[in-house]
Amino acid sequence: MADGSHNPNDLDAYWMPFTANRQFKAAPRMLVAAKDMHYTTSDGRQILDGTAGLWCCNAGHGRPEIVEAIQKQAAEMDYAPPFQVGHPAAFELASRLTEIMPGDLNHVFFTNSGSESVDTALKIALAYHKSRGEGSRVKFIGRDKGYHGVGFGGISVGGLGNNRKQFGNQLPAVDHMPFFYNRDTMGFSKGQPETGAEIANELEAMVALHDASTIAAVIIEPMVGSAGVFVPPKGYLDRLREICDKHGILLIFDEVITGFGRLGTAFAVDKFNVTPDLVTTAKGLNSGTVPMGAVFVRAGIYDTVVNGAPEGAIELFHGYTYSAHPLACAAALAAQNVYRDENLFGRAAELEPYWQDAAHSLNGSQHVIDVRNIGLVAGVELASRPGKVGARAFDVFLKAFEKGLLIRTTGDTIALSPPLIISKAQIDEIFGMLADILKTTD
Ligand code: PXG
Repeated sequence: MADGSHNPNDLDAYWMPFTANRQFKAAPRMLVAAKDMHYTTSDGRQILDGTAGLWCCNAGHGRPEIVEAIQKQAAEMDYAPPFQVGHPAAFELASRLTEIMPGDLNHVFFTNSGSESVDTALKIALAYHKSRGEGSRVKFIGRDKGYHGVGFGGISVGGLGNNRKQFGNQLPAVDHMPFFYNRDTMGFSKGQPETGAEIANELEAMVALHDASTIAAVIIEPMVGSAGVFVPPKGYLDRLREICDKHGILLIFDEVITGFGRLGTAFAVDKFNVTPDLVTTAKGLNSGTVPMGAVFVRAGIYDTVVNGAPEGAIELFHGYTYSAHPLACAAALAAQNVYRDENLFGRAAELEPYWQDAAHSLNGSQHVIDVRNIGLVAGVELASRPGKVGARAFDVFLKAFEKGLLIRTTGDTIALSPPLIISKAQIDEIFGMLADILKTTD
């Protein structure tokens, strides 16, 4: 119903995640329905979804094929334990997913979120080295500004101070590569910056410092999402791959955001043509409809861990009650059908030049100090108000919501990542609205 009756009387009990609770509860923004490219608010307004929910609803909202698959599965079998018994959709989905993932990343471990996918990948990396008799490889190398979810593993390898500072205790054996972005040389790049790959050589220095025999894995986002949309320079990921290969270190791509078409290819693996050893995913896996994540693992890693255990033994002491939940699997199979039947990853690739031009049309707007883009992602960075990082972008967020557009902000960067079904007219609408809002933002 599109009237105020949806609003609950008491907002106090719900402790909202990553939200200024007091500010929100004083002036709530409530979404009550969603269809295709739009949300409906509790006061009956249509909001254009510029962020695919939270980088996840890649097929758009309320897709009948996905809704019906979830309904059918709920009625047929609501839940099945994933330990020592199975259900067909889990196996079918894993096989389907390995068909679109290149190379020999052909085994899949299911989780319920990106954070769990990250913890799972880190644990598999450790288990792999242990199985090979190299149990001394326990360290992880992440990168400054990295976001890998909010588990203790994820915040440890992650490089965002705000996500760590309240929680003192992290994984001890972690180090971080420097961030690759330099606005002076890379600002307003369209797609991948041409120069700057040499900063990947810092990994070589870190290996020399720690010694390769202590390092299990390097984990990075192939495109930095949460910290504000940063696209790696050409050659950077290839160089990391070379260094990892040289030293027997596993390379993990965190594709929680980039997976399932966001860059105009199934995975960043395809876009950048660099194959890691493990790939973490979630979000777009079932278009954000039921919590689910998946970790893709190369055949050699699976074989080593599984064949290294005695016959009849559980090979990996890890898993979740809701791993491969039937509803999540049904939703994922249906979402994958929509992606395939509507060629949505190809559609994102086709729209990329139009999207790029539209995003860069904000170059020259008041406050804009950088625009970055790749696939159907854009980051528009605004100059911060003195001493108030994030305040200006948050103002833009509030005005956009008021005008009927959902954006995401991080610091003073506006992040945009619409459903892959977006039309050119809606792309114009997003950037037109932002241009107008920036004119009236101090
Ligand atoms: N890895 C990456 C690369 C992510 O982007 C996670 C892991 C964790 O996923 P879960 O499902 O545990 O949240 C993410 C999540 C933002 C924003 O503002 C992005 C995420 C989460 C919250 C906010 O860009 N990405």
